[in-house]
Amino acid sequence: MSISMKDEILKRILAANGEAVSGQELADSLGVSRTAVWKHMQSLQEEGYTFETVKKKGYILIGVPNSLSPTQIELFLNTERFGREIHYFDVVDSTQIIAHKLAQEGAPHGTIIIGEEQTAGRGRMARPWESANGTGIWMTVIVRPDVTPQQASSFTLVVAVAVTMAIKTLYKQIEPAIKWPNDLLINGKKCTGILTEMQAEADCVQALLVGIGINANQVESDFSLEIANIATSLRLEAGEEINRAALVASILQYLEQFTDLYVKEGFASIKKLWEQMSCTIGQRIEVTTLRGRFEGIASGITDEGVLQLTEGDGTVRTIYSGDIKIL
Ligand code: BTX
Repeated sequence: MSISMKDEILKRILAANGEAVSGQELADSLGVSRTAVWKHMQSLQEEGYTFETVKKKGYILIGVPNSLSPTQIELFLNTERFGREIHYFDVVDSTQIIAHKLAQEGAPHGTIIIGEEQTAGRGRMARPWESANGTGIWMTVIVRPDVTPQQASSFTLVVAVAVTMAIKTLYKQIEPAIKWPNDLLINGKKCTGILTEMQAEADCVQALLVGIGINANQVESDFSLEIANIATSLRLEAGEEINRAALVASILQYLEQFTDLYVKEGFASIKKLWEQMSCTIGQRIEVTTLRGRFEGIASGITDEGVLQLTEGDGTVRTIYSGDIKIL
């Protein structure tokens, strides 16, 4: 059964704004049989859409599922390439693992992998990422930018800007702040983590596997004791239920737009936005890197997305990757 025909039927019923749409009308305008329409309606009901059937008039949509199924996402999607191929699962170990495999098999630029639940969600350096069922957005985007592996190291910052823009646009009452390099915080607590992994040859990137984990609809008791004090969800902060599918679509739109800009003009073109959204610059911080632990003022970010740390004696250290603590 083609997804696009099912989507088209759903879109038309939605567009009717509460008025009944007849099966015959749908069949005629889409050039398919009534039986085909009926089958698509059955399939939509299995996905959790509910309809009222009004005799001789047709269908009225009365409920949509709280899911991230391709049908739900496509209702809101306004992109050219991002999210145009969707791999959707109820349960996965990690969307990163699936993305690596699909990227190796040649999945196109913009392909996304979404799991309602992850059993082995991961953060940086194999740290676990809590990904409970149906509450968050656990998604990996396969991006194939024409940049070198060195340039790609700043891509996480681009993703952070895209996700922040999407959240701010849909939920005006909240404003996430970017903690270098890969966290979004609201009121000092983490609502989003980003993990960018790479498949590359010496001088060219084959694919970036951009993992985005967003706590969307959790309530406090949904978090484990380990993270209860450091984590928050968009719902807790915004005070309203989050429409996950609409948020995914908005993230993909910003990510597509910023990826194009980044490939054409580099991180420098997004740096101003990043600085405005960051809660890191100007702060006294402690950075833990593979080379050791350093303390100082986060004094700036370079055009390449590298953090600059000014130590007590005025030495400026460049930090390519690491974890920071705001002191
Ligand atoms: P990170 O290494 O910066 O953060 C991991 C740390 O964050 C953990 O050690 C824990 O303290 C804390 N943490 C774990 N789960 C949560 C949560 N749900 N909310 C807030 N804090 C938490 C961050 O790594 C990158 C996370 C990327 C997750 C996405 S989800 C889709 C994709 N698939 C996958 O396996 N990972 C990515």
